[in-house]
Amino acid sequence: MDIESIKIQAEAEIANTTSLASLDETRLKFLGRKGLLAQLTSSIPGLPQNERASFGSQVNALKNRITQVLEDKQRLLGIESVAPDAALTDIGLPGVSQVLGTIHPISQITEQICSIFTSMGFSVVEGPEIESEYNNFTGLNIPLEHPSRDAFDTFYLKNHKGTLLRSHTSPVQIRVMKSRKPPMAIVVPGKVYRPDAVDASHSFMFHQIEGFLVDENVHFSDLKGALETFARSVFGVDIAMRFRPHFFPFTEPSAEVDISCIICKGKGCSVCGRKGWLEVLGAGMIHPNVFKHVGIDSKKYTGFAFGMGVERIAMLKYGINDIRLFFENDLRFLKQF
Ligand code: 2U9
Repeated sequence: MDIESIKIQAEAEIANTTSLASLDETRLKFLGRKGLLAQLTSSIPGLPQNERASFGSQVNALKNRITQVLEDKQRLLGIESVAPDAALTDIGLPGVSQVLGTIHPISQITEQICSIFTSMGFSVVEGPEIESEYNNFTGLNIPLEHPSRDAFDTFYLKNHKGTLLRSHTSPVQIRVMKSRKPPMAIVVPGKVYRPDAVDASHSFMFHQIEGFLVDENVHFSDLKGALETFARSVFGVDIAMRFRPHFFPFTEPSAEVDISCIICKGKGCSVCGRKGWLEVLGAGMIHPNVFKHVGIDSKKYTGFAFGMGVERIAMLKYGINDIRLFFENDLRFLKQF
């Protein structure tokens, strides 16, 4: 057979091959030690002296061409690169096991908390991290002269007056209250930003979950019931809760909420600073001024609201003593969840 016929035959056979096993047979037929190209090479000494060099280089070119077409086909059939002489398939080879990732602990806790509230009838809503000064402050009854408005407490956007990185997820609740009508019960998870110096308990970005419920005849006791259900689901049925009077501009009355220490059960230990209580969230009844801003009649409707830091909840639940662990992406830490 001449060189051109072998080339045409090889290309046709390789193109028609549908398995790696038969591709290997085709390779042996053309490139094997007793294959067609080896026969061509062994015929060289019998050629006239002046034809040998040119014939030899044509055989080499054909060999390169067939090798290339075989490799392309091999890739097509699913193997990235196997040396031409290696056995092409071994279906007995064990598969390469994939290293599975884990869901980040903050995502896991966020998911768990949201589902506790959705099981009580709340819906989950998310919103933008770049917000207007109005939604982040004014609508929430945080007046201009309030200290938390100070540029040191909030990241303002340099070239866009009146915009900032939200310092809590409450602006989403302003958006929801403006666009829907009571009754409504919403939880809002998301990232928030504050220019705090980073240390074991502070980060310039952390995650919050806030929630609110607005309807006729909503009372502080409804807030207590919802938060008790939440705390018992996350920390266990036997924890106790207490509400300490506090001040927030957006709620009145307001409270900080503690649970009995999950380590010492209230006796006092180093985790709770000998107090027997751990602060887990803030809450209160929505301030009438907030209702005024969003156009809800505060004579007809009342509502409660609450907010918590997800990192804090995760640190208490899992006994983690440094918030920075959540953001360093060390697999030895992340794989434990
Ligand atoms: C609207 C009305 C009221 C949300 C609330 C808190 C109390 C609170 C902090 C806990 C720890 C934030 O992560 S933290 O620093 N939050 O104490 N948040 S009541 O009240 C609202 C929100 C929106 C329209």
